Order: sequence, then structure tokens, then C-alpha cells
Amino acid sequence: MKKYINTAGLGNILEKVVGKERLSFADGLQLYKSNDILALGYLANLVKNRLNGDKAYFIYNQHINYSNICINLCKFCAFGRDKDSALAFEMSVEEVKQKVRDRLSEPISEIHMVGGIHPDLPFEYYTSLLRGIKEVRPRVHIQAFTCVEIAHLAELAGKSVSDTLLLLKEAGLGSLPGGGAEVFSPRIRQLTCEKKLSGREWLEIAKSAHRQGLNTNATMLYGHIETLEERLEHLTALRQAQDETHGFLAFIPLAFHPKNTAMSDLARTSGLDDLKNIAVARLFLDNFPHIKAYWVMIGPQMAQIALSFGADDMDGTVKEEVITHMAGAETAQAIGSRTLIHLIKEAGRIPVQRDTLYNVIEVHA
Ligand code: V47
Repeated sequence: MKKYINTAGLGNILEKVVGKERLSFADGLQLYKSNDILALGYLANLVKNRLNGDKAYFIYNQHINYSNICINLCKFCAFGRDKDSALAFEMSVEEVKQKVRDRLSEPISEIHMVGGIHPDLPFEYYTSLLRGIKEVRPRVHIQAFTCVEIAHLAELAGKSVSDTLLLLKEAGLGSLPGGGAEVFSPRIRQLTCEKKLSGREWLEIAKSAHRQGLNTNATMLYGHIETLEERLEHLTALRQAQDETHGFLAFIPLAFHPKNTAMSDLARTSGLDDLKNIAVARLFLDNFPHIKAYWVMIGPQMAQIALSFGADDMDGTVKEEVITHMAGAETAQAIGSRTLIHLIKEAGRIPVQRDTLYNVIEVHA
């Protein structure tokens, strides 16, 4: 294999991987520029196996989007709507509780809840959502509100980010999902989401959450107008933040879906780029415990293959996905745990049903 990796021009990276040496920005670029996907996969798999062995994780989770009303209206997003749009929706706390109640017979361990940046819902709405969910399902872990929403909630509460996080934690918040990171580059943010908080602010909020004992995930929206250098700047900033706080659980590369967005002239990401982003992330983010192949965005088949290219997690049952489906995703809105177990087993991995914090719920050997 060494000969093959050398022939692929990646012998220098193999040496670093074997020697557990951190990859440089230039190494990252070299990986992104290589089209030898098998060599990339081999290298990423070495790291994945070292960190997670043969295990591949999934979770029994339920996605809830409380509202799509948003003042940011990012160009890559097909979910957010102006308040006056006929397609705008906003759920009452009771409606959210009902969504949770509807699935009480299922072994859901996590509620993943995000929404747009709503112009006029009060802070108490958000704490009531958390309390309401906990009333219906007391033991569930609520992973909710991206760093973008947290910045907005802090403004609503008139408090610092850390005090706001404390209030949310008291109301039942368990951790933060990784959305809203997009690409940290100011150029990309200016061109695609100029109203959204900056990359620096996103990172500060994530680190503040970590300091409050709240884990978070991190994402990167790839496959639109970003350069390879901008992808690597994003990964470098995440790696540096993780060195400081160690609070990130998983990194999830998000494949851009163009339909119904202001960037609908762009093409969907290719299979090669989907796998490459998983592999480069696994190699570059040496301090991230988990790399997630989100089946909703790259399809269950590609997510299964990604388990041999550095990913150790397929996300979960999801139950009702809206954000990617508004942007033309052709995957199902939910997937059965049996299907996930089957896909993982066929990939030669051991399916491990986890909770949000990666504690093992059941090993499906
Ligand atoms: O924040 C928006 C992105 C995110 C599009 O933390 C788009 O475990 C693709 O963050 N095409 C929401 N992506 C999804 C998300 C997520 C999903 C699963 C697991 C986790 C986790 C996080 O999706 C948004 C935005 O960054 N997004 N529009 C689009 N057209």
C-alpha cells in the first residue's frame, strides 16, 4: 500500500499520518487537489480506525423545525422565508410538544431542533420550547439552536452569550448542533449570507458553549462558490478552536443543495467531492473525535461508502427533514434504524447506537 500511496504522490502525508503528526495547510491543499480517492480513503481510514476502530455510530433522533421565518435569508438556503411569505410557518410551543408526543412510542434519545432567525418571537418562547419538550419526554437530550440562533437569543435576552447559554441550559438545552457555520471566509459570507454573524462570532459562541459544559458540533457547507483554500481556512479555524476548548463532538461536511435557492444555477456536488470532504476532514481535524456522513445530504448509499473514507457516524433516523428537502434533496425524510444497521453491517463496521454525547446505547453486533 505504501507503494501505491507514493505513486499517488501522497507518501509525505502517509508518513505524517503514521507518525501522528499534524497536517499543515499545504498538506490539506495537496489532499483536496488529489483525485486519487482510494489513496485519500486509505489514509483517512487509517486515522478513523485508530480513533474509532470498527465502530460506526448512529442515533435514534427526531428533527423539529419550529419556524422557517428568517431575517437573514441567505442565498444558499431554501428553508428560510420572509414573515409575509405564503410558505412561512411558525409552530406554537404546544404544536412542538405534540410533535414530540406523537413519537413517544419510539426510542428517540435526541431531539434536534433549529429554526430561522425570527424577527419577533420573545426569548421566553425558546425557553418554553425546551421546557415543553422536557415535560413530554423528560429523558430526551435536546440538541438545539445553532450558534447563529444563540447570538440572536442573547440579543433578545439582553444578556451575554454565556449567561444566555446558562438560561437555556437550565431550561433543558443539552448541546448545540453544528449548523450556521457555512464557510467562515468573510468573502463567502459577504456573497452568500451577509446578514449572518461572522465566522469569528460563530466560533466564539461555540467556544463559549464549550466553556459552559455544552458540547457542540461543527459543519461546513461545501460545493458552491468557495475555494479549496477557503475550505482549509475553515477547517484550520475549527481545529484551532478545538485545541482551545475540546468541546466539539463531530464535524459534518454539508453538501450544498442548489434547488429553490438564489444559487440554483450551481450544480449539485459530485460523489467524488462528497467523499473527499469526508476524507480530508478526517485527516485534517485530528482533534475531532467524530466525522459524520449525513445521509440526508449525500444519500444513504454514499454515506455507507463514506464509512470506508474516514466517517464513523451516519447521523440518525431524523424522522422529518425539512431544510435539505426544501433545497431539492431526493433522499427520504427519515430512515429506519434497521436500514442504518444494515448499511453499517454491510460496510463491514459494527453498528453502535449512541446517545448525543456518544455514550453507547446498544451495540448491534
Ligand atoms: O445551518 C442550508 C445548511 C444546516 C442548505 O450538528 C444547507 O449533528 C445544503 O446543520 N444545502 C442545517 N445545506 C443542517 C445542519 C445539521 C444537519 C445534521 C446534523 C447536524 C449536527 C447539523 O444546513 C444549515 C446550513 O448550514 N444548509 N441550506 C442547502 N441548500
